[in-house]
Amino acid sequence: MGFLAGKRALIVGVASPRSIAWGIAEAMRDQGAELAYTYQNEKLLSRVEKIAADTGSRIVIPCDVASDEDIYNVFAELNKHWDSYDILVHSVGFAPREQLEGDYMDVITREGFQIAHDISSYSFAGLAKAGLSMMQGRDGAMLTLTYMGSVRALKSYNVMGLAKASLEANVRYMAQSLGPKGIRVNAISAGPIKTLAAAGISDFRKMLSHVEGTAPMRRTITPREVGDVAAFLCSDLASGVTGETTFVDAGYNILGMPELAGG
Ligand code: NAD
Ligand code: 0WE
Repeated sequence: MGFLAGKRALIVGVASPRSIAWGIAEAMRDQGAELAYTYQNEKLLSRVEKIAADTGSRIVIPCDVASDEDIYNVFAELNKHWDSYDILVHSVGFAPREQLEGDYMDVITREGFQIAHDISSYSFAGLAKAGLSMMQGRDGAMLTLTYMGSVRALKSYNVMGLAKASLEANVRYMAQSLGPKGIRVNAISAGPIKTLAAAGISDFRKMLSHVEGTAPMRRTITPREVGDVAAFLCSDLASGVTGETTFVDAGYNILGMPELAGG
């Protein structure tokens, strides 16, 4: 029996078979979890239906996290299938495309800032809050995905770095608030992976080859490797861990002077 046997997980953020959320769903399924999914819009529905079918789930619910109504509707719908749930996975990030191109001071705007923080950080607390009554008294766990751009200044990541810093603080405040209810809240800081969210980011291939030449493990990581750590953090094996950000990045973040580390 897997270490998530008897647990029910809601997965927010599948867009393609390359999505980190897809790797998380497969890992959780392999550990015995029962799964439900949301999808952002009709364009993504068929992909999400595929992962649902592959993981033995019939629960697929629409949710644009920009909408409070959608967020509340997710749990109204979920409640038609499940009377409670154990695990929330938030694998959502977005800033307007032009925010991720060019120099920070040239491209930052109030609107870009607001959208990035709303979709990438607030939505985690918003979903958690809307679904809280369904997680009461269950030793629940919540997980989000972040990136090292929250703690280091990188070229082009720009306002997403601020939004991820906010998301990581959100994890700590949610952990403080929900700990007394027996709910744990954590983040995984993943290394770069070629997903839809990375498509069209200029120099992304350069970033992947830089990591391959430099990271202690001399390679990048896969969605499934993130998924396996996600499954662990959301399981009772991690019952003493909350408010943490765990790096799954082949060790890249530990380096100083990374440009000299490739040897
Ligand atoms: P992805 O494109 O597969 O997933 C991003 C998801 O965000 C999609 O499913 C999309 O539908 C969803 N989304 C965006 N705006 C939304 C909205 N308004 N409402 C509902 N859903 C919305 O890409 P991914 O790389 O799997 O990204 C998942 C998470 O992992 C993101 O938080 C991202 O920042 C983070 N992350 C990615 C990498 C990487 O290199 N790919 C590295 C570290 C962290
Ligand atoms: O968090 C991310 C990417 C998030 C993202 C991607 C897009 C592309 C499409 C947010 N918003 C949008 N908006 C769009 O219109 N990553 C961790 C991947 C990523 O993106 C980068 C990176 C890395 C790594 C951008 C610049 C530099 C590095």
